[in-house]
This record gives sequence, C-alpha cells and structure tokens, in this order.
Amino acid sequence: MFEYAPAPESRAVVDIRPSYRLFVGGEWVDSQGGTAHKTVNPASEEVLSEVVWATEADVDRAVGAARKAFGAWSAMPGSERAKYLFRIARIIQERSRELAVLETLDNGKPIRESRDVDLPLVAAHFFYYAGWADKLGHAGYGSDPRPLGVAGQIIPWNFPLLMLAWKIAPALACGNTVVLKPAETTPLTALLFAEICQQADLPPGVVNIVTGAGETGAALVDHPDVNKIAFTGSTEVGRRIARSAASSGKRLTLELGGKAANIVFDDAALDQAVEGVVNGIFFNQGHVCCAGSRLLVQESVAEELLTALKRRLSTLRLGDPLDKNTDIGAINSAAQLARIRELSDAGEAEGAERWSPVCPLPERGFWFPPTIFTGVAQSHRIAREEVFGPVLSVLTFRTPAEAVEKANNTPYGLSAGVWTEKGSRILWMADRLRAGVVWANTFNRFDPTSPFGGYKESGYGREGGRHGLEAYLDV
Ligand code: TXE
Repeated sequence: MFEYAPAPESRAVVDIRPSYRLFVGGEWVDSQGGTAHKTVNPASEEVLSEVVWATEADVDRAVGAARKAFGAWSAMPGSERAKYLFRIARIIQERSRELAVLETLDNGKPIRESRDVDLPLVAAHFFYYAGWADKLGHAGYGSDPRPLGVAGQIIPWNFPLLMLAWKIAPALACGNTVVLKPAETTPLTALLFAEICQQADLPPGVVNIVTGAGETGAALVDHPDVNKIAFTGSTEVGRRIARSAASSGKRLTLELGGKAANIVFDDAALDQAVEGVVNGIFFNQGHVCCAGSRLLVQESVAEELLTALKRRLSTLRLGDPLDKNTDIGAINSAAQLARIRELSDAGEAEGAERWSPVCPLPERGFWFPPTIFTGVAQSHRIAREEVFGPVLSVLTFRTPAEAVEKANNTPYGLSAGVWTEKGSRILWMADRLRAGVVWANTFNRFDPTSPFGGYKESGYGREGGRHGLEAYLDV
C-alpha cells in the first residue's frame, strides 16, 4: 500500500548563528563576565549554538535599559503601542515557518505541534493584546489604569515562544517594559524574537532578552528596580521567588506545576475520550503543566477504555521531530529524562503495572516511550508528583463524588478534564473541581481570550484574557 510520507521540514529555513550575545536596549551587547554555554538539539545532541549566561551586571544593564524606555513607552497613546504589537504579530506570522523549525530544533517537540499549535497561538496572543492596548480604560479597571513599570519575566522550556508571548504581549499592551529570561535549554526562539522586535522598530529597551540559568533569573527577581515578576516553572523555584518578591514588595504572578485529572464517565463518547486522554498526556511529550497526567476512569468502562487506549498508543509515531508524521518528539534534556525515569521506576517499585507499546527509541538524543501505569494508588509518587513526561497514571472511581475527591486529592490545582454526555454533570463537576481550568469533552485547548492559571500549589494570578491585564496594571 502506498503511504503518503511528507518530507521532513528542512532545517535550512532557519539561520542559526554560531553564538549569540544579549539583547539589551535594542542592540546586541557583550556580556560583562558571563560564560558561554552550548544549546543542543535534544533529538540528536547536536550543538546548535552558544549563548552567554548573563551575570548580575548584565541583568542590571538590561533593567536600566527597560527603565529608561518605560517613560516614553507608558506615555505613548495605546493606539500607538497597538501598532507595534500588531506589527510584531504579523512578522511572527510571516516568519512562522522559520520560528517553528527553530522551536522544534531547540526543544524537541514535533514540527506538527510547533507549526500548528505553538506558532498560531503565539501570533494570536500578540493580536489579542494589541487589541486591548487602546481599550484599557474600558477593561473595567477605571478610566486610567497604570502600568507597573519594569517587568522581569522568567519562562520555562516546554513552550518557549508561547510562554514568551503569554508574558510579553500583555505587559507591552499595558505600557510596561520587560526583561525576559528564557530557559537555559531553549534560548533560541527568544533570541529570534529579539530580531523581530528590531524588525518591527520597537523602541530600544522596551524588550530586553537576557539568556542564562537560575542565577540570571535570581538576579532579575532580586533587582530593586524591577516592579513585577512573572514566573512559569517548577513549584520549588516558584516558592523561592515568592519569598524574595515578598521581601521586596514586587508584584508577582506564578504559574507552577500540575497533576491534572482527566475524568472519564461511563456515558462519555469513548472514542473521543480516548483521543482526549492521548492528547491530554502525550501532547508535547507530556511537558505540559496542565497535562492530564492522571486518568480517572469510571470502573464500569475502565477495561474497554484501556484496551482502546493501548490500541491507539500503538499507532503513535515517535522519532525525528522535524518529520511531519511524528507524534512524539524528544524529551527536552538529559536532566528531564532522568527525572521521568526516576519517577517511572518509583511507580514500578511501588507496585503499579507499567505498559508501553513496542517503540524502538533512536540511539542518540533523549527519548522516552509513551507509558501507562495501571493499578496506581493515590499514595504512589506517580499519582502525586508531576512527572512532566509521557507517563499516564490510571486510577478508577465509582461515583461522581469519588471522582471529585480523587481529582482534588493533590497539592496542585491547575486544570482538569471531564468526559460525559450529561451537561448537568459537567457543571456539577466544574463547581467542585479545585482547578483553574476545567475542560469539558476536550483537553489542552488554549485561547488568548481565556484566563489561565492555578489554585493551590499551581500558583496564582491569571495569564490570558481580560484577567491577564490585571497582572500588568495597577487597578
Ligand atoms: O524548572 P525550573 P526545571 C516543572 C516540571 C519539571 C520541573 C523541573 O515538573 O520536571 O519543574 O524543571 C529559571 N530564580 N516545570 O528544572 O528550574 C530557569 O532558568 C529565578 C513545570 O526546568 O523552575 C528557567 O528559566 N529563576 C513548568 C525557569 O526558572 C530560576 C515548566 C524554569 O526552571 C531560578 C517547567 C531561580 N532561583 C518545569 N532557578 C510549568 N509550570 O509549566 C531556575 N530558574
């Protein structure tokens, strides 16, 4: 039988420089004492480029540039700021192929996802918040809500460019200036975004990009002239940042980990539920804070659903992230792979049953097969801790009340999914689930008009939608 196999997306569409400097005050500057670090393609371990890890002095310089730019940027009529944001959004669309390939090379995610999910959402966030820039007086916060000043933004590696968009677009629309630090393993699309800011003639200093690891992030958090910190990352680092921000009086939004329940009732359309469960945990290799990492399935359909799920998993294709047929790409780093292995081994040691489809793994790079654990108890580490990988823990329930009790039995509260044909049950569940987002008969749906954020140890503050403006305004 003839199988249609589109060619892998060519990496030739993107021009990666051998090394990058820091983007400060609208230009590329040398670091003051920072060391160079390689960034690799996690699918091949090939070195892509070298970036510098910014020092405290570099962060100070970037904050200074942002402060200098703040006066004119915040005083500019919203309609003028909107023009820059619209321009950035359009350039992102024009250069989306290049951005998608670069994201896939640096992160390991399948090109189908970076091309069809990440990039359209990145552009959509800039378009959406561009639309708010001249309407802030109508957002319900009084006629003249004020920007906060300089925003320090620290983002993770799972959706590098999308997390940048979630943070930079609302900050700029509200009249703030920013210093953004991308994650150490995925700095490249943020640096290409800096180029896009230049192309859009964004006034110098409105956006500054400092590459680096935790120390660079900490320097940003501790800087006395930063007014607001927006952080997405681990709960552990989030706690540390909260302590520091509390002592300096900075405004703070935190988007931390999750352990979402994807809850399937016996009256659900099971075929759709299977797709939703697969998308919920295997999208982006499970490197998703709101991933549906716990499947809660009603006992009466558990066997049927699991059989269908295993059949579906056997059709997933793992491999070259640039291949348009690939469903599951590479794990982002050796460190993350080690964490996934450790928690999966703990699952087995604690007595859960592990299953993966036959799935040969490439020799080089960081890979983990799609994995299901059954017989999971609520006390098991794989039921409690965020794995942040393609690992699903399956638990069962009998009644809706038991489903709610199990779903909420976690320190996290970022998202949940409910699969049922009964509208009243969806509303009943949504009222009781302690999660910032509850999806009904779908999962991992994102939209710039919807606020996103957590309860409990998943953090606080909302990004997206009108509520996302509050994070960057004094109201
Ligand atoms: O996170 P870190 P890591 C979870 C997920 C994952 C675990 C560890 O469970 O397995 O966290 O991932 C910067 N001050 N999530 O180690 O360290 C860091 O440079 C300021 C969930 O990658 O929190 C990077 O830019 N910044 C999550 C960012 O914080 C600091 C996404 C995130 O890295 C810092 C990522 C410090 N002291 C991981 N230390 C989500 N919510 O989506 C580090 N950083």
